[in-house]
Amino acid sequence: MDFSLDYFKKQVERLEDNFLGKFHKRIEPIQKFMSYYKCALMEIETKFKVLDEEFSFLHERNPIDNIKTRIKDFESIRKKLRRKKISPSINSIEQNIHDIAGIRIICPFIDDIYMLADCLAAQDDIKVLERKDYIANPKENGYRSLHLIVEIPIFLHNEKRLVKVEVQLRTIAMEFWANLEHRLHYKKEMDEKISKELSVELTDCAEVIANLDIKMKNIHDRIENKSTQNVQMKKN
Ligand code: 0O2
Repeated sequence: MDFSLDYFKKQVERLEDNFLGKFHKRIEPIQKFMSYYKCALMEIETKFKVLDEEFSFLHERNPIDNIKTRIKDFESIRKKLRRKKISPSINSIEQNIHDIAGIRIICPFIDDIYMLADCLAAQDDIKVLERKDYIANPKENGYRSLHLIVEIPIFLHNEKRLVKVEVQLRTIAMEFWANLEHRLHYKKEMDEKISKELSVELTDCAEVIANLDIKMKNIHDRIENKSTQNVQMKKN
């Protein structure tokens, strides 16, 4: 028997190679699967940027203030699988989890949200699978946004794949509220009484913010009408 240091080193290297080989084999299909969602996000982000560009050319203002994209992390996917009692296979994840790819479109005004959602839905390569209007029907805590689940094609070297993307559209004010509410939601170590008080305050703030969105829109419309009148006056 060879019990030399060299012999043990070689055995360890063999085990490491074996482990890495198996790990690579298992992780590769997952990486490939996740990359489809990255591609779908690139496609849909471009669609929104094109709409923003065209609108700004036609109306001299941008209907999109900011765009954020994210791929759901493995931990959140795992939690969702457990919560929804979904089996952890690539197929069932693809069928049942619709928000692996998420894009958030932040707009100055509520009208921009509906205009952009309608423009996206009208595109012939987009299929809207689900639409939840939390602006018309806010959640009990005051959460407001328009959510769409859409299916978008991505074109790979040898195939076309349909990929689901969650689109969230909200105003700057709604985003401000949702970010703070999200922080409260994840502060697990907070005293329960304080947490409840803050939730109530936040629900009140959601109303204030909804009114602010309406007021800002009215002011904007008046500014726009006024400038149209000015143009007409100048022409006369
Ligand atoms: P993350 O990290 O943003 O992805 P489901 O998606 O099926 O689990 P549901 O309730 O049918 O659940 O989905 P819904 O209502 O369309 O909401 C999904 C996403 O909207 C959430 O994603 C949040 O991003 C956002 N959202 C919904 N409700 C609230 C809310 O009350 N407060 C805030 N701040 N955000 C909300 P995730 O998966 O929770 O997290």
